[in-house]
Amino acid sequence: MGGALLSTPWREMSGAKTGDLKFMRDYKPQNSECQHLRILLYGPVGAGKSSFINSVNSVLKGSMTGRCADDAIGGESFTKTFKTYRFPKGSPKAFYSFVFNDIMGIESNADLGICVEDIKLAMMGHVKDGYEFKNGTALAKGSQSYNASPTLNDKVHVLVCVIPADKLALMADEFIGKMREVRLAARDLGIPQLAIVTKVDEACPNVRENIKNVHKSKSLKQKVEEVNAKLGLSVNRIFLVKNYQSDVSVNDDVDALILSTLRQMISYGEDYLDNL
Ligand SMILES: Nc1nc2c(ncn2[C@@H]2O[C@H](COP(=O)(O)OP(=O)(O)O)[C@@H](O)[C@H]2O)c(=O)[nH]1
Ligand SMILES: [Mg+2]
Repeated sequence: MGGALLSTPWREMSGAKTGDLKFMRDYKPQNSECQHLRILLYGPVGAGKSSFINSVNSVLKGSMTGRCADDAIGGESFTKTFKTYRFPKGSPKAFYSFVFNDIMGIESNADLGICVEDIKLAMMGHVKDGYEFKNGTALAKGSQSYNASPTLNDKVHVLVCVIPADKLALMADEFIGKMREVRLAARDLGIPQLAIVTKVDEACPNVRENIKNVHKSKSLKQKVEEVNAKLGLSVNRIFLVKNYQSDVSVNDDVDALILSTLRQMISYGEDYLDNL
């Protein structure tokens, strides 16, 4: 096992969980046209998009009590409905000022995935909540679910590519090509882009044993470099994450990783909104 871990982590975590939580609670977009920051997660089925949304919910709620299937807000793996996920703050009608959408596009099998055009439309705010994506057919302009005049609230402010660490090597070129197409569209719209590499526990036994090893794991560092090479996204925009799934209780280190990643998403999105 010697050599599988670096002696010092390649990325330092602030570890200031209470500070991050306060930041989330207080956060409001500076841009007065905008009530909430919209984060779009995209990636293959089973990548952990819903789990990430549920993990954020769990961390914000501060406990896993009562966390079960019906408490999950992130939906099922094969959901193709466009839905906005909000996080309740505890008091009636109070929500955090960031929201998520997830899209299960980008299957290398063209029959399975949502077409790239739909992802572009979603980024531009043209897709109404509740729309069910159709295989291979983009949302038509005249359709009921087409929002012809999106406001800043409807538009996406950060694009996050979700990649499972254990499946990275299996990602086909076709898949990478589709991702690149989405990335180019986001770039043209000026939308900042990040990536999260999920299932770090599945990919590295040292991390499964102790999540504190996440930034010491040589194999995970390599995964980040691989994502960097494949997607052309700089390393400081790629984040390692372990989602909550069957875990019975929250763990401070898992929380810290999720919170710091979420904070990065908000910071990049806020930068974008600020500079419009
Ligand atoms: N071990 C582990 N399993 C995960 C992680 N994230 C998601 N999963 C599991 O992977 C499966 C697919 O996750 P899901 O969130 O539904 O993927 P989605 O299709 O992208 O929404 C579920 O069984 C999750 O419990 C993770 O970080 N670690
Ligand atoms: Mg899902």
